Amino acid sequence: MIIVCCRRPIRLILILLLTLSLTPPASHAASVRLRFANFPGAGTFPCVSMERWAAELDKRLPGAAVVETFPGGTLLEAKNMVRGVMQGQADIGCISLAYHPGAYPFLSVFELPLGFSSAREASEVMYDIFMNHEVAETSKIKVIALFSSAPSQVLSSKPLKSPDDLKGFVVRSSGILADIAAALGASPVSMPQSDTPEALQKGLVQGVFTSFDVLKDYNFAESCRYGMVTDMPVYPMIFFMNLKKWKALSPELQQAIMDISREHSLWTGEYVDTHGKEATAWAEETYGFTLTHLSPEQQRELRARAETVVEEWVKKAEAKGIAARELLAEVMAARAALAR
Ligand code: 3IO
Repeated sequence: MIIVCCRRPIRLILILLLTLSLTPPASHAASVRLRFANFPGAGTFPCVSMERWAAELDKRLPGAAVVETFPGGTLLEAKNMVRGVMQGQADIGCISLAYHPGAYPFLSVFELPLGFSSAREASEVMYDIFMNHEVAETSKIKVIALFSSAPSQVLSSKPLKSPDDLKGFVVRSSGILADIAAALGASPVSMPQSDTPEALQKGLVQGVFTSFDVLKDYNFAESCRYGMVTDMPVYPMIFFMNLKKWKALSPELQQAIMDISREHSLWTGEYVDTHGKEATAWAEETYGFTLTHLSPEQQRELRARAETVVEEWVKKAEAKGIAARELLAEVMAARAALAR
């Protein structure tokens, strides 16, 4: 458009008007579209958390972002999640760190048997320790939430009465939890949670090493009528964003995302703790699901066997430049401070 005008002030005003008409004012800025990919099914706790995150963000800064959620691997699956987000196929993703052995040497400390009694506790310690460190392994992504599943139990298609019954038991697990399953005498098969329903159905595995929520959310109780309370480690998880997309967000939106980050992480831990109890009760009523509780002595024995993975982790983490023993001590101290 050519603006022909002889008097300067009018020309300036016209240019100003034109500029304003092309640039929407900040308060009515066009919403940013954020595509959020998740690997497990819509009813599972990481997806309940994803929906709640979107709702919380909209409460904090109404209309600033339109979050489109893609549960159940419809946009990205467990194994291509990180690459997919980094390449921009999704803006936000969710991973379970255990599916990427060796890729997260710092955060994998939370896969160890450190005595976390709940997802709430593990999530709080994980969140605060992560935020207090420069973590090299996440330098190419923007971490926006950190939480975990509840302590891991054995869900089984055959009765398990004692720790001896775990010998040769073919169990789905992942990452360090798979090493722990092996240390307990079982035969672990590593795969994402999202591949487990099919593996159970085909009889490729006899059970699952995970938290109780999936009894209901994946209907695992239908094939797994038995459980053993092992109180083994949690699976740590993160929500993360494409770094370029993050940097392009308005300061207000970045602020809002980080304002809800910690509260939402802890909420997710608390949700999966509570939901695991509901799911267990539901499985008992619906399928006659029965739990084996171990004696204190049996529990001690399992814990002792599981702890053999810690030294292995220290060696691997140190080889990747992590001050592993210091980190371990920091996590233990933070856990103890919370439990007090
Ligand atoms: C988990 C992962 C995806 C959906 C529901 C879930 N409940 C517990 C977990 C942790 C787990 O087993 C895993 O593989 O991350």
